[in-house]
Amino acid sequence: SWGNVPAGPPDPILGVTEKFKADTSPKKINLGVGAYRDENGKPYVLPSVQKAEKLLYEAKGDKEYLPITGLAPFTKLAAELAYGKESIPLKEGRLAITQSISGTGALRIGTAFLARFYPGAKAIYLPSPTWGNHIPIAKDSGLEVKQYKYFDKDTVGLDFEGMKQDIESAPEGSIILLHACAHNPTGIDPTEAQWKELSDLFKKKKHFPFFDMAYQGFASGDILKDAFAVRYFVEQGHQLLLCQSFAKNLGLYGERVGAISFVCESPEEKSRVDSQLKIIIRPMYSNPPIHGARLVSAILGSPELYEEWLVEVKGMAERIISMRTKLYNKLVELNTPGEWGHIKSQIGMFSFTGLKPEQVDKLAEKAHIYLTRDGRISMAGLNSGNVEYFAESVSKAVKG
Ligand code: PLP
Ligand code: TYF
Repeated sequence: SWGNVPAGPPDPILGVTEKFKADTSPKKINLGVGAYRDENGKPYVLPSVQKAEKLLYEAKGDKEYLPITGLAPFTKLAAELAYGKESIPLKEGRLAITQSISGTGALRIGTAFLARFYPGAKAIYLPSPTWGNHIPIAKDSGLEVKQYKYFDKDTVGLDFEGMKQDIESAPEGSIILLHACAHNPTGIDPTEAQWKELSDLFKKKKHFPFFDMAYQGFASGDILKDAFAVRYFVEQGHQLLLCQSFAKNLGLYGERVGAISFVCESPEEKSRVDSQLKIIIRPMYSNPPIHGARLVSAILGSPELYEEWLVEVKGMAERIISMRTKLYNKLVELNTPGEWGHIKSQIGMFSFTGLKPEQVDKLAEKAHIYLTRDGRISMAGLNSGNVEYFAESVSKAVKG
């Protein structure tokens, strides 16, 4: 029997959904998990994805196993989306890439690879705070977790000086995770000038950049802008690692489609890395699921569907940005104590409101509004129908 098994805590983000589901009020709002909702608060299947589904259905493809590293057209298109078609490592055939079980799986493979082969200390530096799942993923792969300063709660902005100091004082050749865009949970990113400084600092310290890009296109509505940091680091010659997810930007959450890639020194190095990626993946899940990868390939590989998708992803980003403006305006109109400019300046799925844990509890209890206790809200959960009610409830909670 399992008498020795202790009960574990629920996931702090997914646990919020459980509480939301148990609430019977018609006013209830779920701002916990980061999943896009449309103007009616409903999950959104992108029209480009629906068209791709139809194409796949009509093509009557088989359901054979994929190779260990996934669908080749998919990984090629994923790499081009992130790095650009003209990217030198791509052209020179020195990018090792494999399909993964969405972004989480990419992170799991990447950290496992580093735990096995990184020639230095087996530690990874994560921003403080970071996406909660980064910590157990790195630990389960056998890396030690360390943190670098990121968020300044006084300015509700980036603590860039603190970040640089911590990166500077990490031992030479450290593995450092960077959110490529739309930092989760804060919604605060370095500026392009700050990314350039970071690239120089990484070079000077010979640090290894580990990029997590879960929101390309979804953050600003512009896939090039969101890929700036990754592409700049590659241009500067960093041999980085990149995790990609198609959960948010194509709305393919449950299809679990992502990729992990390593910029290598030569095609020969790439083939050695490829061989070890296969050895890591094989005992984990053998080979990845086929359907999501086919959908992504159908969209990114068709000039018409690709154009359609660009408009749709921009539409999602813009709806979120418009909610930021509405929320900010209403909070100010209600004379809510505090400075709320960060609601508008933060980017991506989330806003880090600065609400205290007790205020979060009060919102759940009194207003049927659910968010994580760190004060993060998923902006996508707001719409014209509930943003005013949310602002009024926040205003009351803050006034006490
Ligand atoms: N990395 C970050 C920063 C995230 O916010 C997420 C969640 O969306 C992921 C990775 C991975 O998500 P998924 O496994 O659904 O692609
Ligand atoms: O941060 C979020 O809400 C998203 C979705 O275990 C998510 O990244 C949250 C928790 C989790 C998996 C995905």
